Amino acid sequence: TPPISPMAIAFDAENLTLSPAGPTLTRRMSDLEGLFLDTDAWAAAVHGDDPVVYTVTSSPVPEIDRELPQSITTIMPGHTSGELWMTKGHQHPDHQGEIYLALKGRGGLLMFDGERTEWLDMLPGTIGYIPPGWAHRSVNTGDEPYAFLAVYPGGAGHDYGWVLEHGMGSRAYRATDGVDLRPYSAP
Ligand code: M6P
Ligand code: ZN
Repeated sequence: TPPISPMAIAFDAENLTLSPAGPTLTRRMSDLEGLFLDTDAWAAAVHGDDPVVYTVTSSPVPEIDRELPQSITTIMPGHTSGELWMTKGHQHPDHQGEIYLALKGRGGLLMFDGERTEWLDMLPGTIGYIPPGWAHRSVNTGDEPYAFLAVYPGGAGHDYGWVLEHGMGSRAYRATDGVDLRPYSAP
């Protein structure tokens, strides 16, 4: 890979796109196996239209050590048996920190360090700080797409197995006035 030069990246706030852009990832319900509490409801959605739950659009900055990549994640509004649609969530193997900036819609940032759980309400303009060692998951708590910018160390990596093994401390359910956080239980 040739070294990346200093560059401006155009952010389109209306369409939530980056230009120039790097890879885009689409996560459907079938990609979220083992995460929602109600496994039957999850399977029914997969065998139905297997909806897109979220997309991740990256800038061209590569995920390699010493680089500082960015991405925009857009989570669709929805729930599976009341459990709000969310990202898979992950831990960074070497426990690097990360920064999120909420851009659009309403959401939450759920963090878990293996013992303690933290929830941050994320409204446009909120910067959510993920300290070293805290696994992180984003949740859409509203009725329109929730989008945020992430900035993270290029060598951070994504340990999804950690979340499958340890959970995230809490589960976020839809409520009339936002979110109902319930203690984590395994599916
Ligand atoms: C943010 C960043 C990315 C991450 C994405 C989706 O954009 O934290 O590194 O990939 O959210 O989250 P996940 O990888 O847990 O599906
Ligand atoms: Zn991360």
